[in-house]
Amino acid sequence: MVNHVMSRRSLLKGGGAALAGLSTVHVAGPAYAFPGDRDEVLVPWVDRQLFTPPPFTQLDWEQLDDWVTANDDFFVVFHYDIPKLDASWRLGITGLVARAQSLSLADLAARQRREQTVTLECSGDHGFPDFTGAVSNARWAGTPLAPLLHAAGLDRKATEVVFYGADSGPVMIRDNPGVVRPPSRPPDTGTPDPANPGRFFLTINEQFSRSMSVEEALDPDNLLAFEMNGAPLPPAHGSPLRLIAPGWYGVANVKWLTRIDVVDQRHAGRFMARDYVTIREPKAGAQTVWTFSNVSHMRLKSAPAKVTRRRDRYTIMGAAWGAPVSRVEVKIDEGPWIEADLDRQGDRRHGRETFAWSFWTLPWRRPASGKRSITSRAFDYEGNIQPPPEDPYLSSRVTYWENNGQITRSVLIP
Ligand SMILES: Nc1nc2c(c(=O)[nH]1)N[C@H]1C(S)=C(S)[C@@H](COP(=O)(O)O)O[C@H]1N2
Ligand SMILES: [Mo]
Repeated sequence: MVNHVMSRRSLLKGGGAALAGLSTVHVAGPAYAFPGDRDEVLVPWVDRQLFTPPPFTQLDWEQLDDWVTANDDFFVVFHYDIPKLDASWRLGITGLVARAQSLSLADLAARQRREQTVTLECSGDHGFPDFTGAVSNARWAGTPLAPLLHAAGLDRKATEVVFYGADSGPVMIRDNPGVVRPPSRPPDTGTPDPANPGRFFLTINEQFSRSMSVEEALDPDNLLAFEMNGAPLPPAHGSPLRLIAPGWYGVANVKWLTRIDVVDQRHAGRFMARDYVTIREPKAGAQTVWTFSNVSHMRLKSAPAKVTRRRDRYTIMGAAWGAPVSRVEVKIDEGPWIEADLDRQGDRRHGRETFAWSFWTLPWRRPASGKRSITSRAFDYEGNIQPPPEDPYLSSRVTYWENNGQITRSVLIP
């Protein structure tokens, strides 16, 4: 789908750049709030962010004021379409369970309610040119997944839980003889592959699906969410029900959820086995062994959001996420790393665990004029540091996904 986004990107969001100058900074809670400060002006990035046309949206970093992203500003990614689900919608829990379930929204709303602020990021964020705003933060409300699975009664043989969305679309499968072409289909089914005479592409209508191990699915943080920032889930974000899997990349947070299927085999649907697969070519040693892994947990990351100015006093502001963030440092041009003020917010259900981004700010006194670059890096509590783009593990990737490299942006100081 991100390919789809790329090909359809042609518009700048409302020519917003020109209007951005009067942004009021209301960064992260009272400590940094300057409500209605008309002296606060935006110093626009020189490297412009491009925006996808509706219905796809990205976060507009230069407009980032609120720790919780409003529903209309929250980035939108989908791969097939936005299904319209009516009152007949139900959630099925099927497969290796003692008591298969068919639940209405009222059934789910009558169960234990939980709210949690969780940041979602598409694993393609900063992986594709101009796809740099696929991260947002919202307060989700719903019912925990684990008690529902326990109520259904997981079979001893169950190993995997598959989450199906209501959305589907044509997916072309290459004809690997004996793999794709089933005995039930005539041998010339599908579209001939011009490059390989005698072989065919088979087009199927695949439903969006993602899976987790039973153990991962039973994580007490997983939420079946029907509300986003106090409103019913908007259609673009999965109405009436989506999975919120805190700490997982966006793709795992299945929208328009219709069925949870408990199985005893690894699920190899498009978004587990073909798409959202990170392929690496490790460079170490004489022999190259390619590695394949499906996109799963978020990675430690930060990004400069914007630079503002009040008279001659500049402030750099940004966000950090992907793990509980202990510290953020900022580098100007090739200067030393300077520690930023970190505003840790979010639910702390397990000690330091928080699944929401943290905002950070750095005062920037009397910057020299000219084009200046700003780079940030995040630290977590386990000693990890957001890597530079040239980090061997990052640069060994041959696919777009999971780019958590340090981000550098530039402003022009008059
Ligand atoms: N059913 C369904 N769920 C989905 C998707 C999809 O295409 N269909 N896209 C996934 C991806 S790749 C991302 S990044 C997130 C985006 O969630 P959002 O649009 O609410 O920001 O939804 C995920 N859930
Ligand atoms: Mo995504």
